[in-house]
Amino acid sequence: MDFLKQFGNYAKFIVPLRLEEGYGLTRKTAERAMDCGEKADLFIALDCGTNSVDEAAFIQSQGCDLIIVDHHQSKQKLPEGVLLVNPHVEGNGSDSDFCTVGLVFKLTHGILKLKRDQKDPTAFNITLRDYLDIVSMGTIADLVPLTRENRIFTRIGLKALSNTKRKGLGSLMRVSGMNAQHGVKPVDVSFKLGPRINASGRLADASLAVELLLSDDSAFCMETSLKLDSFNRERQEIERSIVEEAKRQVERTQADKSGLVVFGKNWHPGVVGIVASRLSRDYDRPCIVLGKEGDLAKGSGRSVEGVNLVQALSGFSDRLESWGGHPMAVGVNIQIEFIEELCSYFHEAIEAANAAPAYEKTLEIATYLELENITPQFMDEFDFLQPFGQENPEPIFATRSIRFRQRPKIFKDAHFRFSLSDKYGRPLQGVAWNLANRVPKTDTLVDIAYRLAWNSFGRQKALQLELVDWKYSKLA
Ligand SMILES: [Mn+2]
Repeated sequence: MDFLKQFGNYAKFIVPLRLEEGYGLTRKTAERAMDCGEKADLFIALDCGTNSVDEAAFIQSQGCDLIIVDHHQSKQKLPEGVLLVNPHVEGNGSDSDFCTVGLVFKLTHGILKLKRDQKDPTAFNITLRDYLDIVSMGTIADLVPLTRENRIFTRIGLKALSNTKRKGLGSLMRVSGMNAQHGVKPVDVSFKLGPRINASGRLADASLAVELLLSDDSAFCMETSLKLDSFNRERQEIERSIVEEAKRQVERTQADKSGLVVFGKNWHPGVVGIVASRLSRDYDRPCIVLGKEGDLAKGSGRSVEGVNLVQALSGFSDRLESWGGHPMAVGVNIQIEFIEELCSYFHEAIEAANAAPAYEKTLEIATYLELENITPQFMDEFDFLQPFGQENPEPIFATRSIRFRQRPKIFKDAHFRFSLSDKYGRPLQGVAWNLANRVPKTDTLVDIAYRLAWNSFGRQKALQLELVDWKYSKLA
């Protein structure tokens, strides 16, 4: 929108109302979009439309050109003349993993090059880099791998986001309690900005979030950010009520089952993962929570220590539409008529898994360090690996045979702080979240696994170890 307007186009947008108009590029959505007063001559569909053959023909029949920018797999051939910007076209696929906003960036880049070749003066006043704040947000929130070009988008884009000139993003960061001057991290996008932007689409009209990103009016931006924040709280409320409903279902029908499967046709597939985590933790049993989308039940499974969910489900794979994941977490799509069968299968499979010897929980260690290796210079170099996220997880380091000289200090009953010193006597501070029930003895050799971060407070920052796990050293 912003880019098109710079070239003097009169651009309008709509976001589909999922409940009334359905998902993606439907006839109803297309009709509403084209009913904008003046006759539209170009229609750009984003993140949808690849397989909307009839709708594309309808848009063309109205005398309108159509560009589809999308990353969903193409299954059908679109009418002649439709411009499809999509790396996943049958027989012509690429291994690109851009999400739609990344593709939009590519499209604007292409248009800009063309306009510069044509010596359009506007084209020389646009810096595409200024759009990377938005590109990085979409790339992180859509959970595409943060490797290759997506990594460049997010690395540069997160810096752009921390000094964004977009008033709407500034106010949204403020209501989210973010302090952008210390930099914006992928977790800020995933847990603070993203949920608030998405909340309006779940509960009201998603176009509110788009208006916020486009607006130059400070008062409107603040008011809208506060609205999105309250929608987000409402969403959390809904999550809580689904957890309660799921628990009632467990008590009623599965209290004696070793593996739990619960289904709610009104549960939003976007929250089932969180609900499954809660249930498996509270009942200390593997759990699959299914919501409904279209004709399918879509859900998430979460396991408990020692039970491999991928192994447990593999015997049922011929009944599943699609599924995948890792030992502790899976995603499952299943026809609703098979859910009952899944319930009894899952109970048996978990019984069998419980009877087998448990596998030992492991941690993947990036590398072993000596404490004296952890210097500000090391941290500067470590920073080049950022941003961490999908397919570029934050490394966990480990150090063998160290001693806690001072007793760690427990706080809030759940966590503890500790201080270590390297062989030159330089102190290193650390924190251990949720490990207060397992505090290492002092003056005993232990191996520790940890993450490294700068802890910022006010204008100061200090190096901090975040303890992930520890064990007493095996003596040679
Ligand atoms: Mn998408």
